[in-house]
Amino acid sequence: MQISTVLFTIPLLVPLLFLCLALTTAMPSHQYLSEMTAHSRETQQQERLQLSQQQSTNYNIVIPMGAAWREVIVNRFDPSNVTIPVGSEVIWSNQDKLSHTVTSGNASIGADGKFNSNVLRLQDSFSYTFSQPGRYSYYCIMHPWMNGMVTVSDSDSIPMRSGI
Ligand SMILES: [Cu+2]
Repeated sequence: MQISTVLFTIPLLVPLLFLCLALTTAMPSHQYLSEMTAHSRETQQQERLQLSQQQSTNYNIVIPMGAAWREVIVNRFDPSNVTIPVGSEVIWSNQDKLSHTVTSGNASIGADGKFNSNVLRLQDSFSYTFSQPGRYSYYCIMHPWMNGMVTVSDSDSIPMRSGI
């Protein structure tokens, strides 16, 4: 091949080369970016769904054996302090031989009428769904030193990952 031929074809080839580069790199990368964005959005939606599913599961609180009288027991409702998202259901079950109640309010103000299990015998359970955010103290009417707290958080306060 003569040098003059090479020199003549280079100016023709260069724009072609750029066009090929533009087609093979720019287009797929744009597509790749939008796929990534869509993927990320999908992932976030899935995470959000999983989070809300996790957080709307039931919460179990046990009244342990010896709940009222065993001095070593710290959580007479176990756990005595729970934080749950709004709309969650809490289930208390009595594992004690003695009967107890789960009554909203506390020893000093008495029952406030928000919820009340009435008498729970051994193996009985009581459930309540919290549909309003707030702090709910409760106790046992028969043993008022047995008390617990349910904190119901607004769903808006559930932490979310920000942007991509
Ligand atoms: Cu009790």
